[in-house]
Amino acid sequence: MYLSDRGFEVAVADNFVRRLYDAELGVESLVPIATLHQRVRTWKNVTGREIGLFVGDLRDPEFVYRIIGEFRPQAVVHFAEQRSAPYSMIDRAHAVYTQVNNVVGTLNVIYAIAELDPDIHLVKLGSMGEYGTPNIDIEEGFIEIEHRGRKDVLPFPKQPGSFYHLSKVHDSHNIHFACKNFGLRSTDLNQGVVYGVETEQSVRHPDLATRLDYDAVFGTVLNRFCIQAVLGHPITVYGHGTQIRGFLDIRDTVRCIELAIANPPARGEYRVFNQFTEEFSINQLAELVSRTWPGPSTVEYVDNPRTEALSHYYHARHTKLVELGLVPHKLSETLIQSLFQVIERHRDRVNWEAIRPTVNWRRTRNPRASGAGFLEKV
Ligand code: USQ
Repeated sequence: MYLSDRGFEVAVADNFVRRLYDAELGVESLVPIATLHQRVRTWKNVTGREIGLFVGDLRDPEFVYRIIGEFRPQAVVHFAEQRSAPYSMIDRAHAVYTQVNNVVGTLNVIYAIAELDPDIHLVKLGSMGEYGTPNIDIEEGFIEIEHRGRKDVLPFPKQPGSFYHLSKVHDSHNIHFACKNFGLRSTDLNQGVVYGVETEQSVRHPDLATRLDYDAVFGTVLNRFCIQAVLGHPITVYGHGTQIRGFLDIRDTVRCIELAIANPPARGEYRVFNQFTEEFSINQLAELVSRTWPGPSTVEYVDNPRTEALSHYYHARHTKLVELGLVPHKLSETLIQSLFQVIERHRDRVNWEAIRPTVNWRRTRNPRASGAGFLEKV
């Protein structure tokens, strides 16, 4: 919607599997969302602009070749991945599903671009979590290393913390190689944790709303904390809350994609942008939410279900998007208050059982899962 609003001719491809994960986990987006067909119709009614619609699965190469062959895009914005770390850690089937879906889908996109039009710019959603939490500053994709008297600029070491984040590392390597090998051009957007739900476009009609996840599998931390505060549920800080991550407002996500498209890399170039605007510890977020919520709120320190560093150094560079013109929306009490308002409108839709974390990284089988192999067959 954002790109369409900015004058780009846009088509969207979807296999609706995100809705299937909800059915599997027994949850729904807190904000009701219309079908994609309805959204596209409403967008046309509201703005007069068409968005093309392709229904299919990126794991199906014929589908991928068809979209790119028929639509002939200038850029492919590839967000079509299973994006939850806890989902990938439920059990073997979910780890396999996540990596096959993400890595095979991306390989099909790479090949379709290489064969049909290698000039197309692949804008790929990566993750800040690919880097993990090293005890040195994180660079934007590459680091200059001096080793035994020789120097080189090498990919920044990757130490991700889930099979989901690992799938993004595998994608990064595959895309980097494809740029060198086939002369493709690509931008890997290593995005931090997103918060917020409304954009300038999504508020124009209720049918245009995007999803807001509160559950422990798909909900991201700040959105979850806001929802927990409104419901009167304890704010679930994992571990000591001293983990630090990079965050960004949903409105900056869409702007960053536009900036990447407007400034494409040269043929053969693989570049990485660290796409976040501010760093916070989990405790800072819990405090901000508690302070902003006008009613009572409690913070509960939950045994950390994940394998992640508790206290650690964290400082990541993120200058490239700012150099291209990003003016970040900083996290503020006003944004939190507007999120509270959206949540209060839909608070009755919450399934309370889905709020507490049930997926433990150290177990090889976890509850909230479908029958083993369900997704591999989908
Ligand atoms: N956390 C809590 N309490 C909660 C939920 C999370 O303390 O109730 C903590 C986690 O332990 C973790 C941090 O918050 O340290 C972030 O967790 P998250 O679930 O908000 O985000 P994450 O699993 O890292 O994944 C999300 C998106 C993913 C994206 C990633 C960016 O789901 O698609 O790649 O953010 S990043 O974290 O920079 O890798």
